[in-house]
Amino acid sequence: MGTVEPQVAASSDAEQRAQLDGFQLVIEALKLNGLDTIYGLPGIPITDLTRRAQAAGLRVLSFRHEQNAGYAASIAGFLTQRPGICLTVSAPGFLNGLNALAHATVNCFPMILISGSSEREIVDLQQGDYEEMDQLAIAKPVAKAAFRVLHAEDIGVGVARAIRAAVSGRPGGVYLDMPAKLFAQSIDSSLGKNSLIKVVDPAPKQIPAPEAVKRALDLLKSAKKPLIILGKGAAYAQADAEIKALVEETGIPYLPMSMAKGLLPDTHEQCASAARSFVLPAADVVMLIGARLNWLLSHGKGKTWGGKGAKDWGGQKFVQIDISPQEADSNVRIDAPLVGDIGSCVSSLLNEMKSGWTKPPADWVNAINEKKNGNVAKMAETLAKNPSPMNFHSALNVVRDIVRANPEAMFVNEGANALDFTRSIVDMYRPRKRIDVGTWGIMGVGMGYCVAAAVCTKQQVIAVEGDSAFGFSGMEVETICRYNLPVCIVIMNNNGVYKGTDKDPTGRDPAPTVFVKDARYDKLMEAFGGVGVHATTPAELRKAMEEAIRSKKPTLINAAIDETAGTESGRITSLNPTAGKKK
Ligand code: ADP
Ligand code: TZD
Ligand code: MG
Repeated sequence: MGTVEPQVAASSDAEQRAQLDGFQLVIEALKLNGLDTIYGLPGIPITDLTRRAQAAGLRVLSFRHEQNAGYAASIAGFLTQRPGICLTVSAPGFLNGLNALAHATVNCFPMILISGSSEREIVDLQQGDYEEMDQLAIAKPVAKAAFRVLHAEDIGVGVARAIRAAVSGRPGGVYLDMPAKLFAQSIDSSLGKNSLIKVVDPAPKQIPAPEAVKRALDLLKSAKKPLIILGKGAAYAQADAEIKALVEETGIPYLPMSMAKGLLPDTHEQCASAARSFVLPAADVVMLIGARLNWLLSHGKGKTWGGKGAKDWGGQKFVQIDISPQEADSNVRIDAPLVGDIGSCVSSLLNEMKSGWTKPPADWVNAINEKKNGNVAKMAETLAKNPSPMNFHSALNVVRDIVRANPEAMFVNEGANALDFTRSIVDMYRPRKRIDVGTWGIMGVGMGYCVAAAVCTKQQVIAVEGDSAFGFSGMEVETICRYNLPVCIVIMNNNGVYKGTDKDPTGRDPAPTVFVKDARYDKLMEAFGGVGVHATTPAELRKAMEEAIRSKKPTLINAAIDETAGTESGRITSLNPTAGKKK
């Protein structure tokens, strides 16, 4: 008997060696496709997936709440053009991650939410499994695509389909459902290896039709007051050199949308940001490059665009470059849709321009410059003031200098006033440096974005956060400290949402928009070994930011801002029904 036992052990060892389980197949499928980072939160049934992925050399970043892991994955997708991977547990973990999946889809960021789930048999009969939920059905409406894998031999196909769905065409969020039983399934290792797919050309080029290119260029040539609008699709496309060449060779003034800032430096002579409210209504032909005519552009109509009433169209004609053929005409008529990937479309335009191009009329360019110079001078005056207490402007004047001196730093921004003032005051100098609340104007992306920005780019990260905005993801300062990431968070602390001055008219409770007065968010960072600084003057803020960047230590600066300084809803007061009624 003694001689038999070792043999049995040896043969079962060999058997195990010849098998691959579901955990391993998922890891191999991700690795094979260069997906080497997972943003997630462990628990049943994916704890071992996180452990084994780490052991296999993947970077596994473990968060304190799935929503933040999800936002990290979504922005990793934006920054890298590869789907960001978020990994969650069943039902509640999945739902926590779902917000980010919806955010990815809405913002056109490629992301894959992989979630463990409970047993199909029990879920479908609603027999009350541990964390029971029909996750696939719930994910579908907010995802670009959703898949479930039931058998280990289908993991390769499942991951490949998820990658293609996330990055091809208009990017978006993809859900991949993996029931607990899948991970424990084992299959023959050669069969398993053979079932994996390395996705070839996941985001194929989409070349625009020559006649569409000609139509677009003819329309642009007819313009007396042309304008280019760059959106975050243009930033995502990584066609930076082509876009720069197009802007400079056409000589057309341009406006960057928030996350397109820095595609060309905001200080570029053709940048019309400081004359936005002049150029939008005055322009006659507008070329949109990776920007939708949604609420952020007042739907392409109304007073912003020179329309007489709120719903009237202005006189503009539009060229729209977009990868989605359905985007044109979504709000107003698009006279020259140019469907394709931005790199290919812009190159085609540049090619076609070789047959001759005349720069825009000098009176248009001069009129813009005049407006710009006036507004820039006015802003410089405001920024130079040094009121006590510090206000948004005097604090952001410091941030603006620090970003100018560190143009490679990633810049995260959320809040209301803390967002709107920052966007207009802090210039960006390089592509894809500014990441913010995006299409939904969502609060809570901050710390997840900081982690992903640091991990994906290895650069210093600077975050300017409203005190309310920060609260949505604040616990992730522990994550930032745990991974020792070079993140400098500046909290614009005005004691509340928009302002800190509201009162409960009955005198019973604090008003819904206010927080504990003079809170010390810096202490939160100190709790986890990071550097906390309380700054009450621009000089203190400057010193703390410079030191954070020099030391690369996780730093949180609590910038005490005048609690009366903000305005209701920041710059979107008009969308507030009460404020609208008062008008
Ligand atoms: P912004 O908010 O900056 O105005 P949007 O998110 O509204 O930008 O618009 C981005 C647009 O870019 C989307 O319509 C999307 O289809 C498009 N897009 C994304 N990636 C590409 C690409 N590689 N080529 C062409 N269009 C793209
Ligand atoms: N919840 C979510 C997820 N997103 C939102 N946008 C809101 C709530 C509503 N909201 C805004 O639109 S801005 C904001 C909220 C709660 C916070 C503004 O306060 P802040 O910024 O402290 O972040 P300022 O500088 O005080 O304006
Ligand atoms: Mg605030």
